[in-house]
Amino acid sequence: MLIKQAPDIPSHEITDEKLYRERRRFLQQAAAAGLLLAPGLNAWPQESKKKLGPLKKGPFSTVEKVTSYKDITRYNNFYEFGTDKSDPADNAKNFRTRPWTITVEGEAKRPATYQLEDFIKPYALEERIYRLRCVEAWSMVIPWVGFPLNEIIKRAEPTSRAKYVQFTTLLDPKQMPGQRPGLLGAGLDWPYVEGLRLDEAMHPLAIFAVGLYGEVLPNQNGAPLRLVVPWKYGFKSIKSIVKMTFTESEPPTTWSKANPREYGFYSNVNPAVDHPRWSQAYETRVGEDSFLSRLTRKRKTLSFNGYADQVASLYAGMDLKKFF
Ligand SMILES: Nc1nc2c(c(=O)[nH]1)N[C@H]1C(S)=C(S)[C@@H](COP(=O)(O)O)O[C@H]1N2
Ligand SMILES: [Mo]
Repeated sequence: MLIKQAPDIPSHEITDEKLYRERRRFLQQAAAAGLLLAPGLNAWPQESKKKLGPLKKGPFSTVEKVTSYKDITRYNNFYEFGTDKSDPADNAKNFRTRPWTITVEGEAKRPATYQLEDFIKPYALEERIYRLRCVEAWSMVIPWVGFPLNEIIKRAEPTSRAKYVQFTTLLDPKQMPGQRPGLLGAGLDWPYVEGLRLDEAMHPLAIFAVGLYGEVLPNQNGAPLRLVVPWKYGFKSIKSIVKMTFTESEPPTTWSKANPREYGFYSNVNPAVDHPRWSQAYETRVGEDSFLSRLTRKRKTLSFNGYADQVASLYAGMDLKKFF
């Protein structure tokens, strides 16, 4: 007897997805039955449970085992909601992501302000499974849903003076406790800003993500719209974006403003350039093994996070120790 199986999905992913679906069905049934669940499990805003689709399979997906939904949504960096890994899931539950507007401005022929839905609507949503390597030496594999950033840039028609694009996160201390005076947000300069050189931003690997695991992006992962630049350290992938600005000169970025010696503008994943306080040669894949092996960081970090074949040419002739 012939058993049909989707040819391009490795069996470990099917297992992970199946477990995830089962857990989700259980949660829905439990919610319908009025059972009380542990806080945080079923309390996210309705939008984050919404199935996105239809999705096409995008290019560049890795076949590595995807990180569990739980780790992806409970182990986060989003300092607007606190510096502990569990803070974003706990503190972003009631974050309002509708209505949401995105402004495109600066050196572009078609500056505009869009409602979120209009910003996204023209583009086909894709699933792309990417590695994410955090500067703190942990990594995950995340099944994003999104579309290429270069589509948005082409629509904006940058002028010949545009060399960079800056991205800005929402500024709203009422909703984002980390932005209020105090230590919850590590005293960063708000709003969070990031930037890319225009040719980096045009690279087909760079996407805007609006979902993960086939569903609307959970608040703690940067809803409603965040950048994903998989060959750079995670902090370049700015969350909850409200503005894109095309500029002539290199824009300031939050982490290099906070500590220029430790965090550069480029921040390409590079095992040969250590952070002043720790090695970047190895990393820990979150959820991969026991707690003990988390501490032993046994996975070798790859140049450009394993995307060197695609992106190394962007930096031909540049000294990546100087432009770290
Ligand atoms: N606005 C904003 N974007 C942000 C951050 C942040 O604190 N604020 N943290 C960054 C860091 S350090 C990482 S590693 C990734 C984490 O993304 P994830 O929580 O979806 O895994 O988001 C990045 N984007
Ligand atoms: Mo990070």
